[in-house]
Amino acid sequence: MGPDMTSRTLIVSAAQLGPIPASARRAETLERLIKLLEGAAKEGTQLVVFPEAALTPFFPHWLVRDEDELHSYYEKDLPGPDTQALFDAALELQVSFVLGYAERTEDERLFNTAALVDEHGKVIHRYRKIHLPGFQTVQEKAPFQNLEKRYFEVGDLGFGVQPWRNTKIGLAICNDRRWAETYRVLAIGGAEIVCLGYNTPASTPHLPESDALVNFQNHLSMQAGAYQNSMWVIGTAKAGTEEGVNQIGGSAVIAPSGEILAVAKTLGDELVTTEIDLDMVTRYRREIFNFAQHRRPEHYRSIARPLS
Ligand code: CDV
Repeated sequence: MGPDMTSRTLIVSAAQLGPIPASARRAETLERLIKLLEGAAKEGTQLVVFPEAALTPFFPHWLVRDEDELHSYYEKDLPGPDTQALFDAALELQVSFVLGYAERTEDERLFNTAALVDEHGKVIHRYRKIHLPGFQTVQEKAPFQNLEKRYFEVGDLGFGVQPWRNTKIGLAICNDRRWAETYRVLAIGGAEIVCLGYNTPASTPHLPESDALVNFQNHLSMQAGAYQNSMWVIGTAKAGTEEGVNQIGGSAVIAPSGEILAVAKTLGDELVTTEIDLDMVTRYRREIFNFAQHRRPEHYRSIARPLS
């Protein structure tokens, strides 16, 4: 008998990664991902969420001068020759996964992308990051860069929602998790689970007063999004010191109640696995955040009108 595709309970894993050195070969990195996928399958997981840019170091943290080096960070095909083994493992293990990667399209457009891959190893959904933080140009005095606006275009696919098993999944990427609109648009689209990966420095050069709050604000964003939209959020970090930049961990699975059900303990490769009840979404959406009964978008415009 195959897996029960109608079940409203699932086991999910945030597959946190430690740093990926610039010197790492893609095959080495893929081995780490496959090991996590295998570990998750042993724990009975149906859905694994990998971080943003899970195949490479987070290269927007520095100015890449060499064109060949820059090209090496993007995937032209997914799956491609360097990533096929991960897709084969998903099929063999019957596990679905979400993978963040840098995408180069056929017409040479560049996006910060996440793909949802089903248990047959097929890409069934793509999302391209909309809220790109950082700068186009190098910040001379900064200890490290965020050049996402240089290396990527703003995503052009909107916040899509993908039916999967007996639920609907929405994807987001890193900085998207700080924006209320991300979760609200996905919730309006019917998403019950939001999967997102992140690369978040432990310090913010332009706002040092927030440095002591980085871990708090990471969880705050995801917990608020989960609660205010009655959804499960699976957030996965690329953590630890990568090419000189310290990144937070804190990968977590968060319930529609806003509670963190499971959280990473390390800054390295680690699975954060827990069972989730999708009917909790239904209950919260029926009893508290019943959009149809209580949400009043037609009145929100007047609040923004100037008083004078
Ligand atoms: N990769 C990211 O989007 N990082 C941002 C940092 C730059 C603030 C984040 O929101 O975590």
